[in-house]
Amino acid sequence: MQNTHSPPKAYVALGANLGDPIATVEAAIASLKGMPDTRFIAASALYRTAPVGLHHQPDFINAVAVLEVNDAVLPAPTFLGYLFAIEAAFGRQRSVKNAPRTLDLDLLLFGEVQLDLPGPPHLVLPHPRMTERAFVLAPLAEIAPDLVIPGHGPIALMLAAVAGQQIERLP
Ligand code: PH2
Ligand code: MG
Ligand code: MG
Repeated sequence: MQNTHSPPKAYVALGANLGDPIATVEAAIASLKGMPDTRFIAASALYRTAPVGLHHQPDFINAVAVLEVNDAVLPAPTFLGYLFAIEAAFGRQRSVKNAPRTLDLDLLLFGEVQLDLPGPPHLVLPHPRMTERAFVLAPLAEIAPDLVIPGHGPIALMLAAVAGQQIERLP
C-alpha cells in the first residue's frame, strides 16, 4: 500500500496586550509565514478582546493562523520550540506567570494529534483551554468553520457556548 501521509495543519493562537499589540501580531504573522519546513495557509482577522481570567490588564489583540507542517522534520514539540523562539524575538519576558505580554503564541492543534507531554516543553494537544475561549474560537472558526476539535467536537457548537465573552473583530 502506498504511504499517503499528508502533512498536519498546525493552528497557532496569537495574543498580545503590551507595547503595540496590533503591530506585534501583524509582525508575528509575517514571522510565521517565513518559518522553515512549513507552508503558511491563512490567518484570521485581528480581534480586540477583553482579558479572560486576568484582572486589571489591558485588552488583548488576538488572532489565529494555520500552517501545514512537515512533521517528519518538525514534530509538534519541535514546532512549539520554534514558537517560543518567535515569542522571545518579540521581547517576551516570562518573569511572572500570566503577566501582560508582548506576544503569546499557543499551539492549539497539530493535525489530529492528542497528547500530554510533561516536557520540557510541556505540551498538551488539543490546547486544554481552547474550547472555553471566544478569543481563540472566533478567529479559529473564521479560518476553519468546519473544524472538528479532536476529543471535543464541531467548533460551531463550542463557539455558541462562549457567546457571552467580549470580542470585537477589527476591520
Ligand atoms: N491569554 C491568556 C489569558 N487570558 N485573554 C484574552 N482576551 N486574550 C488572551 O490571549 C489571553 C487571555 C493566557 O495566555
Ligand atoms: Mg496563552
Ligand atoms: Mg502561551
